Amino acid sequence: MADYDDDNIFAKILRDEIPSFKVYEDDKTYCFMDIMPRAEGHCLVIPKSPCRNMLDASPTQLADCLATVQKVSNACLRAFGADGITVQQFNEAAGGQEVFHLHYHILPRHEGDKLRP
Ligand code: DGP
Repeated sequence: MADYDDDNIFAKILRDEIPSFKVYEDDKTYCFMDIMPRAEGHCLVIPKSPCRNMLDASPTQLADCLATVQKVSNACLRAFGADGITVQQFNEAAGGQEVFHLHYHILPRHEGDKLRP
């Protein structure tokens, strides 16, 4: 697996070199709206520390991210009147990953809906 590359888009977002729409932030994680939403309220949770994906993440990075995923998911249920939440996470290009900084997709869902491609 390749090393972490500091030039990835999410690292630039964390350094404020690229704008983002903030949803939530704490000292370990950052959550912002996805630029290509596949559902209303589609947002992303990332660790503030460098990490390529789940495969090289530390247990602490995983735990911190999932705590934020849970917090934001519950807020999304209320904010969007969602019936459920899909959480997606991709690892390496073959696994569907396009941006190589660990991230979790939070996708608010409604009964009978379909995710946009
Ligand atoms: P993936 O690595 O396959 O989980 O997809 C990366 C996601 O990141 C994709 O849903 C689009 C989103 N994305 C890519 N570039 C930007 C960006 O500059 N800003 C924001 N907010 N989202 C981005």
